[in-house]
Amino acid sequence: NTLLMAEDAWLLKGYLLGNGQELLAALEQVIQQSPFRHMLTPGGYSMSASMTNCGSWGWVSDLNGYRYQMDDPITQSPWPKMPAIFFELAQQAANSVGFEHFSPDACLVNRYGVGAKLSLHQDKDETDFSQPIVSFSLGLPAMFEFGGLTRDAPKKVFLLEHGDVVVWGGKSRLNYHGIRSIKAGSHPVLGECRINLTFRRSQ
Ligand code: MD3
Ligand code: FE
Repeated sequence: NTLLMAEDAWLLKGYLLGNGQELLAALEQVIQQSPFRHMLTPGGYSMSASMTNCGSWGWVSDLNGYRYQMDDPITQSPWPKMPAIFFELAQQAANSVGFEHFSPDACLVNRYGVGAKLSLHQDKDETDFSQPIVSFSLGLPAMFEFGGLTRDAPKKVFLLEHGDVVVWGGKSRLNYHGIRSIKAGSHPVLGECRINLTFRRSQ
């Protein structure tokens, strides 16, 4: 069940449904080593979603800006290894829409409580924009806003639900996007939260 959201952007509805428990068990191991934390924006605001990372590189934000780094600033140790099940499913999802040999070196984990959001932005802290981005949605549903190459371009809204995967590449790689404030609710497994795993080739 593959839906085209825009040019070079695919929504794989329910792609993870057979692997939910295995993914969550692997995520528990990651969080034990590098816990969720609220990062600061360069402007000094606390982000409403909390975050952690796994893989060789992790995305961080603080008063000095946005960047990828190999050490967790809290533990001052390398980020946890990316679980094999994460890597394999992300690579397989990318491959299924035509991106061969996607080899993510970074997995950002975003945790949204009820009311958390992610304002409209572009992802441009990576070095090679020919590599796609793959995202896994788990837990509560979210309204994903997907725009164009300028902040004011028209936006489409998509519902991302537990088990969904999205692959963005090519012409959509630098499009503005964001997550609207998460509505109150409870997911049978994750409770009152949404978790998003975002896989990238950062270097
Ligand atoms: C669309 N995360 O971490 S999915 C992010 O659901 C981020 O947590 C959202 O935006 C979330 O940066 C959205 C990931 C995503 C990542 C990159 C994109 C969507 C994208 C690049 C272009 C278009
Ligand atoms: Fe993003």
